[in-house]
Amino acid sequence: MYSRHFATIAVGLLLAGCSSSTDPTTPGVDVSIQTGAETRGSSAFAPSPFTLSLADDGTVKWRNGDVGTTGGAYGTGATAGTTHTITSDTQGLFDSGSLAPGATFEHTFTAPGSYHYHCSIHPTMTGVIVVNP
Ligand SMILES: [Cu+2]
Repeated sequence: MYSRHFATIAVGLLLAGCSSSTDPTTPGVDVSIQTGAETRGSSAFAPSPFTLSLADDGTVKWRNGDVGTTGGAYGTGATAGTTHTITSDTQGLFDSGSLAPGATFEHTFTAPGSYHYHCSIHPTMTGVIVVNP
């Protein structure tokens, strides 16, 4: 009887561990904004630098993966997601505007180069896209 009760608790803990992730992999996403991104500086966007080629259509798709967590079995330790932006350091080149947790943004590059960008809400968040011919 005791051991059966223990087994139930163990299974419950395993399930709680598995359900803590609310950041499913999204097909086609190239760069993800990381959990707690506003404190991560140049690691806020990953991968960064992200390299692609114009021959392979030149489109980058970002996802705001800073979606928070559901916490433990009763929501203990749950955290909210955070809105960010994908904003080119070169004004006007590209800007996602406010990107809610889980939302995606795409930009198609048309010329080779290194493109630096940041989050306009948390300017210490920085990333780089390297576009090859
Ligand atoms: Cu941000």
